[in-house]
Amino acid sequence: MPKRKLLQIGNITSRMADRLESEFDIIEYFKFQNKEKLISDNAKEIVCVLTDGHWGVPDNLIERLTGLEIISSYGVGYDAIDADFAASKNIVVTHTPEVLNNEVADTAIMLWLAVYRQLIQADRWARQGNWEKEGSFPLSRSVQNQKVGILGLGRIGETIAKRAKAFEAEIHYHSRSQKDNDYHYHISPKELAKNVDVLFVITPGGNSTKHLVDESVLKALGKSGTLINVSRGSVVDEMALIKALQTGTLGFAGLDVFEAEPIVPKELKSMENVVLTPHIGSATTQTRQSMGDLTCDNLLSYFKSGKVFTPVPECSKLNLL
Ligand code: A2R
Repeated sequence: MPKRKLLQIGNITSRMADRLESEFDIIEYFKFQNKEKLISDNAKEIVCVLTDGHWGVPDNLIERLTGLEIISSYGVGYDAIDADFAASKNIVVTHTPEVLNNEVADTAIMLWLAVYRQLIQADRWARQGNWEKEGSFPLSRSVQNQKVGILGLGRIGETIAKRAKAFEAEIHYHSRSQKDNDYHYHISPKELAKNVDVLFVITPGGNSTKHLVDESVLKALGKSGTLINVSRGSVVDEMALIKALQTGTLGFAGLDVFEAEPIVPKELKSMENVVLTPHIGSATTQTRQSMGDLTCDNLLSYFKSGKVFTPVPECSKLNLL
């Protein structure tokens, strides 16, 4: 029997390729010059798409792949896939929640510490010989006993909160819904920002959260406030953020995500009150391996038993095949 055709959008690891090659005929989308011909020649035979949070799957591809049954995405955020549209066509979308909670939370805490303790400047001070020439590095700010805000108290947000508590933090949050815990709930992102020293942004991306952090939220966070974004660039109004940091309306930022990745605005690159990382939230060998395993498990299980492990909420009912 010929192998099922899998359309691969984006990169996969060799471990993932090893697991999938025996089951699937893997078609690497980006290797084809004539994508139009590739799709028209294989529209009925491609039964699965493997993609990631960055590339997703365009709606017109979902529309044209008439044999498509499952989209398995490598990452928890799936805002680049219209999951409602896929579900309406009986296509299951899966993602990789939970296995990256600790890593993304660690990245968030790393950025917080780097901003407060001026890690980048201190490293430069040591490397460039300023210690010998000018003496001790100037005092920085302590992360102890801060009011910590979490915008999006979901799986990763909760993991950030647990870590922040180890620094004696008082936890505040805003989510769509209030949770049953002893953290302080705020009715809006602006109210949350007004009441904290540091604001961690960890909602999903997409239309419903676009520019949830706008000029008014940044102003409420204030001139000694710090914004840490490890969610999606789209959640923060980047133009407003640049202006707020330039004018001192907002004090500091630690950013792992940007609106037009991989482009990092030049204004941010030149700021001393900002720490920048290139979307490395979950990017360790161990966590990417777990994410890759789950991405493959979903695909292999679907074709073996009709079940998947981690469908996105929009498709959870389709799992009952
Ligand atoms: O469903 P709720 O009430 O727990 O709220 C979710 C919250 N959220 C929002 N909060 C305020 N305004 C919104 N429009 C809004 N939309 C969603 O974000 C929930 O507390 C949180 C998301 O949590 P999870 O679904 O558990 O996602 P997880 O695994 O923590 O990942 C979050 C994002 C991914 O979508 C990637 O973009 C990134 O982290 O790596």
